[in-house]
Amino acid sequence: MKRLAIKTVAVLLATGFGAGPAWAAETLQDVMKRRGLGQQDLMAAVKTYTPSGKRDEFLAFSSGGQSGQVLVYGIPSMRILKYIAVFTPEPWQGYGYDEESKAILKDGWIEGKEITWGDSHHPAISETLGQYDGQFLFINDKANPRLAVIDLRDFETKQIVVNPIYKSEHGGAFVTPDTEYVFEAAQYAAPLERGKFYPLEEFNEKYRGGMTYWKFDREAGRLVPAQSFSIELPPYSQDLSDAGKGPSNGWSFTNSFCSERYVGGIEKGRPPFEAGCSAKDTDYLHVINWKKAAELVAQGKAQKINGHNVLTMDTAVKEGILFLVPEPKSPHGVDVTPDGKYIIVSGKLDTHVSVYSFDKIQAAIKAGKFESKDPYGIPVIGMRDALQTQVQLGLGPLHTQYDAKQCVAYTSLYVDSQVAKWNYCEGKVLDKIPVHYNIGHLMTMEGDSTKPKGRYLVALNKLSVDRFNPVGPLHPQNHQLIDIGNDKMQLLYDMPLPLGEPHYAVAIEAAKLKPGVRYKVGTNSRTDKDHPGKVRAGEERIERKGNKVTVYGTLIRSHITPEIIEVEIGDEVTVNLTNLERAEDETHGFAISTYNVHASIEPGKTVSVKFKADKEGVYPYYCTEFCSALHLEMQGYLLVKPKGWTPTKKEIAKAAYTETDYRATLKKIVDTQAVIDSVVAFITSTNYKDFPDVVGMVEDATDQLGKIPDAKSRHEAAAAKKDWEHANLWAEQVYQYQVKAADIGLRAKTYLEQNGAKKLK
Ligand code: K7E
Ligand code: CUA
Repeated sequence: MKRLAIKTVAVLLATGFGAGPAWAAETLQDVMKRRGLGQQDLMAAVKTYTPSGKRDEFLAFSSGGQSGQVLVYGIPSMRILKYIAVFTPEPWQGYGYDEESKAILKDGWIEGKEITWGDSHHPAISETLGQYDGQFLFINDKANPRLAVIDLRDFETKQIVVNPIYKSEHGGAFVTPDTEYVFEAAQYAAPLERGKFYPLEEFNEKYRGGMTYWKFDREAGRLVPAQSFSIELPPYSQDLSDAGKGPSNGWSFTNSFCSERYVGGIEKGRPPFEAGCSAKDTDYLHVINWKKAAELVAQGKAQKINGHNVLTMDTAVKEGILFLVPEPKSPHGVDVTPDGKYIIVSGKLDTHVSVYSFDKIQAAIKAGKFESKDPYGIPVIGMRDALQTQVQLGLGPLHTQYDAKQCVAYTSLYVDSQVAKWNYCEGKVLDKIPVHYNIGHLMTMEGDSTKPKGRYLVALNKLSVDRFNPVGPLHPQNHQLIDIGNDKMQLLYDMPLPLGEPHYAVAIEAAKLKPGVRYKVGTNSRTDKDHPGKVRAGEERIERKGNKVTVYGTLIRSHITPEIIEVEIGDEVTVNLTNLERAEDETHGFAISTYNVHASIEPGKTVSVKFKADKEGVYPYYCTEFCSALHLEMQGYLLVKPKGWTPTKKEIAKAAYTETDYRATLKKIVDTQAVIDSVVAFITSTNYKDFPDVVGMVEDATDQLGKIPDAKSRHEAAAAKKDWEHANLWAEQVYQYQVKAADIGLRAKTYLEQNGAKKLK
């Protein structure tokens, strides 16, 4: 060791490293000068820098836009922690390459059409009493109207549902304050009946928008299509929504942006959509009593369209659950204040934000005071009767989020490329900060719940232009972290996001999340149930029924059982694999050459891959995660043999090990046992039983050691017969079990040392 260290220093000196005087003793001032940093930069660095091993205070879940995924990153460090596969196959997680996740993706096919991507827009965290509870995450797909459920116990997608009546869906996912429903709005109007064509000339009569409320079963962790319903709406291009809370709980609010019902067609000499869709000064805020709507559905007042419960506009109007309020001008975001009293709407083409009063809206409804009806008979409340105030903020206001401080809100200004901080109670602007560039959504910590946490704001910018090193014409997105703890906002950090356009993000206090580190052995992680293909150690087998071959295998450092799978051409092969590890972060991957299958098998999980062995030949399979020192040896062969093949050669070539080899291996075993004994002595001298993670590791290590007697009796039996080949190999296997046990033991020891284990007396 010492010799090596001296050698390394010598090499460094010889290559010029450390030769300059600045290397050893650079001061903070030196570094600032060298990198051109000022005091503000230093402050920003100190506010975001997260030393090795330290964790973030908040976790952000960001839409992955066209990638159809969800990104997870920490705040304030802005370190990316995970991409969660949702609407798109994702090889690392085996998503779309193993049978369990294929089943999830298949539920997202539309009328038999396979869909392999999504345009994910708005994530939402499940809420209890209007506050984030950290249990589930929902996200929508705008392009193919779908909604997905992610369980935050394992950060895996559990369900995808297809909206039964829409052709697109932008304004989702939003949750009601107790996550009774997850709701989404149609965007581009289309006929509601599946597979039905109506010409654009019948737009006003046959094309429809709508709001869908998906019933969520928290216990099961799944959306329940049979208990979900929609409300038919005019073809007004419904956009974003928000749920009422506190006094406005039971209601939801939805924007629209082409209430002109304009249909473009430059080809036919008509002015384009953009001209016709922004011609009027106002669009409509849709005000819906979803609680009453749910009761009406329960009373059987819904109609079935494509097998789905739909309350028609006529019913909604007659029952008094649907109202419109004019809102200026092609609005985008609608955001209910934390106290549930106000609804803040931003008109993209207006310089104001409009603050609507829920009380005033209710008073108008009670008094039957409507200024008109829309062409479909929906009562329209006068804008003046509903407005609390309007505040001039700047150009292109889009979305609003809230602060922990009373009445303080932040609104993104797309055209101005700014964030405006303002007070919605007093109607005045407090501060503005430039962002880079063209901000879309913005996010404060838990900023759309009833208890926003303040602290930080992230600007989700649409363009990054010159902020990063150029990487070709397609630029990364730019998430900018802003400190909002003080009166003046301070820009802290630019984070490039190279994975689709993230539209919205939500951030939750990290302490609220309690994800597991392993599954109960044999779990199908997509259903949360026992996997029929699971086996325990020693139960591994290969079964054949006709041309169907089913493998029941296991994975544990560092071998795959079985190691050889022999099939005949044309066989249908299913490989079930259970990861028997209990240690944290001991994932194994499984890949077979050429057959396009891959699985990620985390501790305890059972996964299956399926394929038709339609290519004769020899196909190595192996573990794709570097899981142990002998990871590369975690391998096997799939042999696809021609029909009726018989072997000519019976023996596998030998290595010709001698008695000397065998004795050397035995010596190695004795030495390793000494290491194991010392680790065991350390662990058992502490209160390790108070640490569930360590208890799991100790069980894992004991498992490995428990395999030794069998291998030992085999090497002794072979030695007795002077079969040095097998004696040495089985002795080597004893050594491998020891190495794995020692590895786990050392990890447990480190864990105990780092987590303040106490010495037992
Ligand atoms: Cu990009 Cu909410 Cu889909 Cu706004 S959305 S900017
Ligand atoms: Cu298991 Cu590499």
